[in-house]
Amino acid sequence: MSFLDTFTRNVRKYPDKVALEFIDPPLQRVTYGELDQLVQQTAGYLQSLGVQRGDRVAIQLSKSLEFILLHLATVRLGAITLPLNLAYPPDEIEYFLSDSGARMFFTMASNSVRFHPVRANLPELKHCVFLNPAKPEEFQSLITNYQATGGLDAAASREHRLLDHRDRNEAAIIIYTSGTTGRPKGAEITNGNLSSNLESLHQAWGWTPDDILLHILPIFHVHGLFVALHGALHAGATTLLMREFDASRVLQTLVEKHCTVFMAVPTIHQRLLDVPDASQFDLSHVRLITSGSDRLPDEVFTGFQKTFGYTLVERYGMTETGMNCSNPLHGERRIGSVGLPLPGVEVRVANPEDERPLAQGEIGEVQLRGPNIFKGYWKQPEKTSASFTADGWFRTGDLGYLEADGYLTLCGRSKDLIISGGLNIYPPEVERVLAEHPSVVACAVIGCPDREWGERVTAVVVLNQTGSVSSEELIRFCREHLAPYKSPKSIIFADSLPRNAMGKVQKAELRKTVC
Ligand code: MCA
Repeated sequence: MSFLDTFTRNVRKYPDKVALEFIDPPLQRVTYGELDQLVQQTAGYLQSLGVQRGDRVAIQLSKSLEFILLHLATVRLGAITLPLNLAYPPDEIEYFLSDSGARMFFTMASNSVRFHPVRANLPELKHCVFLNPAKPEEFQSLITNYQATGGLDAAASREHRLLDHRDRNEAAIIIYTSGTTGRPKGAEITNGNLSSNLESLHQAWGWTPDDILLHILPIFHVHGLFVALHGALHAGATTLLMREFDASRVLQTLVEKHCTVFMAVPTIHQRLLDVPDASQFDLSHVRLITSGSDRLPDEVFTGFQKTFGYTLVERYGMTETGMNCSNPLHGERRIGSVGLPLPGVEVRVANPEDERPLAQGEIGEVQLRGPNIFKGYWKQPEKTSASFTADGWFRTGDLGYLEADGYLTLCGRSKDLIISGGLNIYPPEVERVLAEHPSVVACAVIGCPDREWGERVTAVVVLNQTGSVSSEELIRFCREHLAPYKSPKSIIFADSLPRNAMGKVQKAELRKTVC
């Protein structure tokens, strides 16, 4: 079954039950029945704009009902959602739209001036629609008053609901992830990937229709979109959505609204612990609190136990694979470990050089197999095949070891990657931008340990002899071309960079001296 099929089943079972409720302005609440109807209307609207099966529909909107409707309607039509971070500047947006050949782009009305110069470079983009989620009535009138070229009649609507069955192997979503070389790649995630992963999580985490999820994550990533939002819709549960993260309000809401499920990244858990009098909040009714997207520091794990009497469920996922492992709901939640493989997911640790599986306790590359593993990188067959071993295992680039009882512990990365506040940042992307500055002759970007963000993006920069540029200016330059979270938070000027005999910058060395 696909996640839309289970959603449809839930629409029939619980038509009057609240599916989604936005708990900050504009306040909005829709039942399963209403949501289904709105998705159908949105699908009709998209169809009237010419969206067809396989088309890429890019969405760069704030966390809103509009985003969710456009996404669900896109998937219902057999088209492909391309969710985009709100923080991406026009340079990055141009690349994502152009590389994916997006046919539709929905973005914030506030982006219209910034986006204008980029539009001319995107011949495949047929429609660009500017929306203002602060005024929900505008979208409502768009989807009710569109010039239907037929819209969705009942028979077509039935057929669209069946698409997922036939198209388990077709992409439903493309999410861009960066790499150590070249520009970001679009990971094609199929209907089958989504549904198998939802089933695994449903079993592992014991989702029920009685659950109330407090949703505080962005919805343009795997964590907020697939794991949290799809997870709740799949279960027939109620989702309370907070548009902006606020630590005190999270604790208050968990208590006042009797939430049972909460998912976050370590930076957010740390901020909850930092709320004054955090221990006054009684979270004993919250049955599932997970942590993912970055390594959970031991202090946060134990801090949560001390402050809230709750042992966090740490889990492990990736954009290309969805969720892979989780500590158990019932059973030992082991500190420092990402737990056991989820149902249907196979995990092995192998020597990255010769792919030889390693014995328990030996550190190697974590490799995965299962119905959750993505289809490939959009129009990048070489990069796709390079990311799999000859015998079909996905190479994660994460280093780890398996214990005798099957628990997996991660202990580093074989690739150059920084994780800040649960977001992946690939240093080569930042280095490429810095290198374009006329005063920069060499640079290296590293992650330095940071209590709040996990890692802090730090650039070590060598200037040319005539170059005189301040760190503020360089940071500003980066932010013109890159999302702010990717831009360095600190710049350190150096006379040279440590390099090996091949001329490659020795980042481990740099981390020791700089961080
Ligand atoms: C915001 N800022 C950041 C980050 N977020 N800097 C570094 N890293 C970040 N992650 C900066 C902004 O640029 C801004 O800087 C300042 O912090 C305040 O911005 P604001 O948006 O107000 O920040 P916030 O609301 O405090 O956000 C922090 C956050 C957010 C709530 C921790 O980053 C967040 O929601 N992170 C979760 C990301 C996530 O969902 N990851 C899942 C990816 P300035 O003021 O200088 O402009 S999926 C994944 O990883 C896999 C598949 C998995 O396993 O889940």
